[in-house]
Amino acid sequence: MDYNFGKIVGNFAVEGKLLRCERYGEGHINETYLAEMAENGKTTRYIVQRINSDLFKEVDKLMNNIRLVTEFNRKKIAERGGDPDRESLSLVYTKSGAAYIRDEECGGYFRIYKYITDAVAYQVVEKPEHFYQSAVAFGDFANLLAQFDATQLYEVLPDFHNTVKRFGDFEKSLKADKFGRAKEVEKEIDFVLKRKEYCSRIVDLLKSGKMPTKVTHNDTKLNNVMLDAKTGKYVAVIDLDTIMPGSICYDFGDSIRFGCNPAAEDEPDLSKVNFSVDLFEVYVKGYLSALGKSVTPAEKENLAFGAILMTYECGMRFLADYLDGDMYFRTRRAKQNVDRCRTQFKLIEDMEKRYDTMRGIVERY
Ligand code: ADP
Ligand code: GN1
Ligand code: MG
Repeated sequence: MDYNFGKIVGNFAVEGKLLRCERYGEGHINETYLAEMAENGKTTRYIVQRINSDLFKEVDKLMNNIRLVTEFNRKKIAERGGDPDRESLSLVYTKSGAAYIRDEECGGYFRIYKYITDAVAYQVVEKPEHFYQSAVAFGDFANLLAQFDATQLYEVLPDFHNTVKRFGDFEKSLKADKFGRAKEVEKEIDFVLKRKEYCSRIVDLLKSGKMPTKVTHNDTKLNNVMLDAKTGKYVAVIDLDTIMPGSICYDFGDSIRFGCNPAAEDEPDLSKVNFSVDLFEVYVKGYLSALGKSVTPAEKENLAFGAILMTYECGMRFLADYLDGDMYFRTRRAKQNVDRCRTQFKLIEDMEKRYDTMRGIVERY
């Protein structure tokens, strides 16, 4: 899609002339662009995002969440002697101080972030140390926000990790079978239905108060952490659209789902998709060391299960989206959502076999 980036960028408090603005990154939800501006003889980069307003109906409230969280973190990072422009996601405000613009002529809702320099977001774990760093990053992020008043946050996507509700949505997509695709994926459908009992465990623990509800990121994939390009150390956690109240088992589980697999999330060759217990251990070590004593027994007891549950939820969402006609997750080729759900189910089978080992590892740290 071509947008009038000159006009878009012109609304924001950035100096200089727009040199270029090109598609960037691998996100499934928003459209991300890298902009380069010429400012006083030097080039400055920015991240321009077109916000997915089909999904985020209340953009104003979404952006208010991001403003609150990033301002809070920037202050905390400055207080501890860090560089807020690099260690926190940072909004560039418009000339009138707003966090985003809405312009139908420009093509929708846009926001700009400061570009986090000399840092990389990895799509797969290339070195265990990177995965360790992402664990420390998410743990540190949770610590930074431990004193943040969660009641200020608007629940952007209610029931985001409510697996009972997700299962119900899956059943609806299956029943509707709008494109007659169910017959192509019978095995996968069966896989989901057989595991229905997974859905209520954490939902019930949260509801009863046996597990604490905390400020969580809710999309803790490796590619939502920026690591230093030279040292590999973590720099910042990004992609804050889904910051909401939730369980740390969700955040932990989603990291494991994405990072403990050496193959891509949409790898068609399942022989390349395997759950790595070694990487699981690496993540547990980093995450629990960063979180310290704030982890409760109920959380610890369910971390390994959270990994299975988040993988199940994601696979079920990919499969439902295939049945719905690929409406939610951006796809670049036919059956990409089927490949995505199959990788998730392969990982679940592996994790189910190694479940006791996984729990033992959590116990040890
Ligand atoms: P999505 O919600 O679609 O996943 P993200 O906010 O995660 O979008 O951005 C997609 C990609 O863009 C990231 O994986 C990362 O590579 C890059 N990116 C996003 N924000 C920044 C930033 N502030 N600085 C540098 N790179 C960024
Ligand atoms: C989406 O935006 P992105 O690519 O970081 C999705 C996550 C899924 C993930 C699967 C708002 O994340 O929930 O786990 O794809 N985000 C939303 O890769 O639905
Ligand atoms: Mg992302």
